Amino acid sequence: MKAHAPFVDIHQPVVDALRAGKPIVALESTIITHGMPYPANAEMAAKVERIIEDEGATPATIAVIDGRLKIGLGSAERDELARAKDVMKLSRADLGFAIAERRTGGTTVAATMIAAHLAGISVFATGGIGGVHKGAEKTFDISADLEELSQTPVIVVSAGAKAILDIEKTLEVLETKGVPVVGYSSDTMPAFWSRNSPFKAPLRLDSAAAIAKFHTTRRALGLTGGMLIANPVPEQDEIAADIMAVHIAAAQDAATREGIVGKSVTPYLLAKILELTNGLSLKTNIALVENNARLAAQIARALNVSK
Ligand code: PSU
Ligand code: MN
Repeated sequence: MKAHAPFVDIHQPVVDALRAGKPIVALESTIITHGMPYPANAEMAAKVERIIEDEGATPATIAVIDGRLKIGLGSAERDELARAKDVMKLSRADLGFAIAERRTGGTTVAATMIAAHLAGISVFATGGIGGVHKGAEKTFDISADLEELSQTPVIVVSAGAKAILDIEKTLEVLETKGVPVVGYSSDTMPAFWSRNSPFKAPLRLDSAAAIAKFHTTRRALGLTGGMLIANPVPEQDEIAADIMAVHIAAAQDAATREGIVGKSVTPYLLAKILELTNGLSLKTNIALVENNARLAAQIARALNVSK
């Protein structure tokens, strides 16, 4: 632990892995509390942990439960969180609030990065990061995930930015903030549910070992901040970008019509798209998280070798 933090509970398998210097992969929990419906969320959360274990790393799902910052959850706690209603969605701005006020919440990419770094974990798997929303020139809706990537030295493995976002503007902001974006075995930036977007991945690497080496080199240079690994969804699970574009536009219209703003935008759009695709988007979302968990575990192992 980097900081003296009396409100942190580290799950025993994570304590053991930290002590032994074994590879660990952090997992977020907003995807559980706000990103997917029950019981698919609970099944996804359990499966992703199993994948990480099968790859020889220890999973650490991060959340705030009754004001305790949990680094790693037991299966009962994880299940309870998956069923919980009216829990907070926690980012950098409100992580401390939830702890101080003894609340419960899912941690977003930003808050999970903060917690992972606090515990000494440097690899984290998610679905897709938050980014610049379409129409951000009017709404100013830009996810705190981008700022966090520029500050906190954690490798975030994702299927890019969620395609409900403006991917081009998201890439611009990441470049401005000095965040490396690496296409994993891909020249193009993925679009979450689809393998490709019209945009080039700024960098490309083809192995977990190369990603680990890039990370340690940045640290040696004294560069702060994390990096984003953009890992396209497996081909058999993708939904074609032109099909998704229609659903995304319809969901966006509905959100505008219903006056959805702020933190509710992302959960609303994901739920709407699930409805519009008759559940297909959820299947793809689960597949891409699993794919990211596998790569994250391989990177965590490679980092251990290169230490
Ligand atoms: N990836 C998913 N589903 C999700 C999210 C990511 O597959 O629900 C969450 C992440 O926690 C991310 C958040 O940090 O959505 C972004 O929310 P916002 O756009 O409000 O910053
Ligand atoms: Mn937002």
